[in-house]
Amino acid sequence: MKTVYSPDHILRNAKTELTGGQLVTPFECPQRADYVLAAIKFQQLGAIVSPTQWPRSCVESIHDTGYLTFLDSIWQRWTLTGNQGEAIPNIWPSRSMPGLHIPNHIEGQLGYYSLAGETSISEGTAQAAWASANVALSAADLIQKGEGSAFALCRPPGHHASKNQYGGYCFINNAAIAAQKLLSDGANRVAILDVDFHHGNGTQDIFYQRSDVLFCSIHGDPMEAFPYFLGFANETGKGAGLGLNLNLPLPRGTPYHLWHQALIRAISKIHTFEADALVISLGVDTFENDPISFFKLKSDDFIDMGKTIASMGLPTLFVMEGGYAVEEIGTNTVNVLKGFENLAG
Ligand code: Q9C
Ligand code: ZN
Repeated sequence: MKTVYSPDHILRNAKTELTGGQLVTPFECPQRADYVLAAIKFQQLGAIVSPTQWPRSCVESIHDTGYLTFLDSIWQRWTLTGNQGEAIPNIWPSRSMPGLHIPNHIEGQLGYYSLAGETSISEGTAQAAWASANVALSAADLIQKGEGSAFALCRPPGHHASKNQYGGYCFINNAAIAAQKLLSDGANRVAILDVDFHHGNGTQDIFYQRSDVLFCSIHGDPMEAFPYFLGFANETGKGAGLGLNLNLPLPRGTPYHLWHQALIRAISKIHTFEADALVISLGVDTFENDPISFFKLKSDDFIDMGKTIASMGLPTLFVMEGGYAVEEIGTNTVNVLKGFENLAG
């Protein structure tokens, strides 16, 4: 399987993440991609290719132009305003102040365009997010040109980003723009299966009312885990998308044999949908030693995960999402891809 990779991911190198009342070094760090790339080479997964640049319209097919303009200009505006640290929001439209207008002031705009406060915006963040988007689009192009599978080594990740909000370490929804590209290039139906530990709230929201995309997610119960306010089992889609959203929240301590049962349920749903292609939001933060998650998957379990995904027999695009046990992220990620290839042949 080919991997699409861009060294420009390193431009996303924030110094701060707000957690526990402190600013710590972000869990979502450049070394994550370094470890994945090293494991791809070590385990000889296949060729590593550079992305090409895709038209802005590919991203605008999912994200609001106002949001993208904000993302492109925020760092310069933030520093010109005289701020010394990284850009962190501190107020949001809430139940008592729904105010859906866009404020003029940068502080108000940060709240308007964010869904969480842990993700600091730093110099180079927007450039890295665009490079990550081009990685996903280039990998989708490989699938469209007939490759049975491809791996988009995206960084920063994307599945928490909605059409007009960043957060949860995500800025541009790489899986969503890739799925949209497959549809624009001729696929009738695309299934997105999100196996990251966290619910893919951005992806769910983007496709919630659409009949051409099925979204399935297996994740930590949002009563106990980020993003807390979406990802419940009773969210099943709306309008034309009714019945095309499947959330499978699981409790603290879930081991692979129970996680696998949820995977089988998702696969059954995907079969019924008769998808032409499959996009996997591939987070490996389900790992037992992940520092911010609470499932108990072991490194070898990721091989079986890949095999089981391959049993669907669909053209499959893997898009990198989370995974914060940095030294094991490479092995765990490549185990999924190798497991997939062993069964896919
Ligand atoms: N104290 C992805 O896996 N909450 N994003 C972190 C740490 C945010 C995860 C709390 C988690 C976001 C792509
Ligand atoms: Zn995650």
